[in-house]
Amino acid sequence: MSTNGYTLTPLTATITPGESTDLQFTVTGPDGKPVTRYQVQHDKKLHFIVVSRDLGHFQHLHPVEVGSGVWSVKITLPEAGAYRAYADFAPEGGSGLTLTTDLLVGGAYTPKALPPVNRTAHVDGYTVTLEGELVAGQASMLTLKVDRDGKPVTDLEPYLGAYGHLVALRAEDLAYLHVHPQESATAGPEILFHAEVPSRGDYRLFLDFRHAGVVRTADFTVKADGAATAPVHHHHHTGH
Ligand SMILES: [Cu+2]
Repeated sequence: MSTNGYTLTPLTATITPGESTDLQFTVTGPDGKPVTRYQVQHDKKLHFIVVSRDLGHFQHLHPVEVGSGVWSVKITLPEAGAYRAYADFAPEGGSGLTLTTDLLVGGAYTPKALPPVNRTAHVDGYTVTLEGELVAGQASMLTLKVDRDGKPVTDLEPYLGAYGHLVALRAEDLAYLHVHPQESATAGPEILFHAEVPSRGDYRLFLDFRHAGVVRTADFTVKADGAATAPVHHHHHTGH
């Protein structure tokens, strides 16, 4: 896919499920040449997000430059099927861009439904609770609270220049939304983000947070309601 004359081009043709692959790609600029100069954003020149088409699987990776504008990243995709990759970067002298490409992993594929709506995610003994609403066309505040073994975590470690990094994707078309963390004076248990979604529908949120030296991901499915002019629903029922 091209944006503003920039294109993400994978150089690796075959990906086998469950096997580590050295995935290489370039970002070519409007002049048709691989981009070699980038701005650093959130501690990195390029952020690489990979999700399965059903949005059940998520990876946030940081490829390394191997010369001549080629990026390389080791990736293992667990199952056959279609994946979407996003490269999030800003070329030197330009504004931030998100380019996408599809990665196809060969083999028998069983489609899965979107994970059900949830407000609480469990990962490795951590419980992450999401508060706040997504409202189509409006900015809103999301609060993610991290507990471990029932106690608030107050010593989160900075990851990518903040206490958490949130990726939001629209389920319908895998559109990538930019979500901005609010500067935090404390290292947890709450991490705040400003989010704005363009339309109603289902979204998947993936929070990367770092604690005790390990980055973990908590994932949520959230329904965005309409703007204030639409009927307001105060309760969210998930079990129709
Ligand atoms: Cu990143």
